Amino acid sequence: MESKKVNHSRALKVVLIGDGGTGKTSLVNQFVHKSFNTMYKTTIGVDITPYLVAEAKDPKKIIRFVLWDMSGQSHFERFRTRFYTGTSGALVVYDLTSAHSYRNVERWINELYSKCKNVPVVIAANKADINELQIKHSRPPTLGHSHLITSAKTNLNVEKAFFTLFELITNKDLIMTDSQDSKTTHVSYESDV
Ligand SMILES: Nc1nc2c(ncn2[C@@H]2O[C@H](COP(=O)(O)OP(=O)(O)O)[C@@H](O)[C@H]2O)c(=O)[nH]1
Ligand SMILES: [Mg+2]
Repeated sequence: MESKKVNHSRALKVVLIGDGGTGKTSLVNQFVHKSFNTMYKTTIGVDITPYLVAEAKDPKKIIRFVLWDMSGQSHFERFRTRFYTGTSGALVVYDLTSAHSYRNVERWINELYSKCKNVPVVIAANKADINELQIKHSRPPTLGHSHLITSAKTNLNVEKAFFTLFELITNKDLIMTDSQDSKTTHVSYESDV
């Protein structure tokens, strides 16, 4: 059997940031596990999920991403500084039905950039399925970032959002691979914040 090469030295860290309740965890669940639920987790910590992609030009070349999703919002600076360490790119999520979460997008990007200068950013305007509540701010709040309307519920643009970010990070055309082993690990930081 032909084995695929996974380059472990190049595990690229992607963080999900944005206000609590905007759908960060749901986007990861939809993307990686193809599932959606309405459970709301509030334990402080980080969910870490590996995700493998392949280079389009040479599908035997596997690139390993690791998705870092803060569970529960931590207001502790020390926790957040550690959260950002080594980040290669970020998916910044806001909720189309929450003007507050939209206004905070710039704040999240500024915080990210204060820890890791100018890493690629993709903005996800999430919950697009809730049509009647959509407010008129589906325009990019910050210039120069890719901005996609997503729904973790209906799977609208979820793959596109992650792959746009992955391709910005690697500067390569990427495709999915069937060699996933995407178990989510929860790391609780409660004891030391
Ligand atoms: N209708 C709808 N609800 C969503 C969507 N994404 C997340 N939710 C719901 O919004 C709530 C918060 O989602 P969650 O992923 O926990 O947000 P997080 O705090 O950013 O991780 C949950 O009840 C989800 O089911 C979406 O695209 N559409
Ligand atoms: Mg979450």
